[in-house]
Amino acid sequence: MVGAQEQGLKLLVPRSGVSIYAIRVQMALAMKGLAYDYLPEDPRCKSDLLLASNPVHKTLPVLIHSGRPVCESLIIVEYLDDAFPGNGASILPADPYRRAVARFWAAYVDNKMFPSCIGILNTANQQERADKVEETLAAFGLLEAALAECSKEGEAEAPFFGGGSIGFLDIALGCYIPWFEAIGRLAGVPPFLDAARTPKLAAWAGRFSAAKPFIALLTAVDKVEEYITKVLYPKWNVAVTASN
Ligand SMILES: N[C@@H](CCC(=O)N[C@@H](CS)C(=O)NCC(=O)O)C(=O)O
Repeated sequence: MVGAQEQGLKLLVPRSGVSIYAIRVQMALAMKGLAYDYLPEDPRCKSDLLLASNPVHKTLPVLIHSGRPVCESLIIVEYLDDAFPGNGASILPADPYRRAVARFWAAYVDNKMFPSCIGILNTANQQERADKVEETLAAFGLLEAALAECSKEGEAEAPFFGGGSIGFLDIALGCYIPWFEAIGRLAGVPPFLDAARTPKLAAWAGRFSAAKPFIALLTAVDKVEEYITKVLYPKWNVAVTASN
């Protein structure tokens, strides 16, 4: 492990400890064996350091490397891979086409799949909820097919999106695992990562969740559930009851 002082790395994160995007960056830092100063922030009362470091989006996480800020979690993961090429295995695939495919699906998970999934908890009635669940299941189905394609190594299918070991798309998606489970529970639907419907993704999630050092970084599902019901959607139960 390379010391935080030596590398001058600071990570600004939401203090809730459940941030998908912060955990994604922590996963990349762990893969690279990099120590860092962990700086929890209150997203409702943004510090001068956060506002100066990410004046455009004002969001967390922000990585500060030797005084220079890098924003947006996926960009931070790529930056760590570029800035510390000698530390651990590469996070992104070496092949340019595979890199492009991994980036494509990572953006899909952030911009399409997760918004659809969390959107289930923002529906006004049963029909809207059923439609959103269907849309989400279709989004998982597309990723199931992508997993088979991305992880192909020769004839055999590799265990991870990154091939034989965890890579960019694995950590881009892996940080969502407890959230998918929590949302499924709250919505009262069968798990999205279901062995019958998406067997490859379900098996992948099991492998990813058991892999060191990721086990320690994945948020407990109960904690995510509590955060969703107390902070994100405090009206969720009321809305469902009213529409039932
Ligand atoms: N696309 C961004 C999303 C970051 C994001 O939404 N961060 C949340 C915390 S998990 C945040 O800072 N929210 C406060 C705000 O939007 O003002 C990334 O990947 O870093």
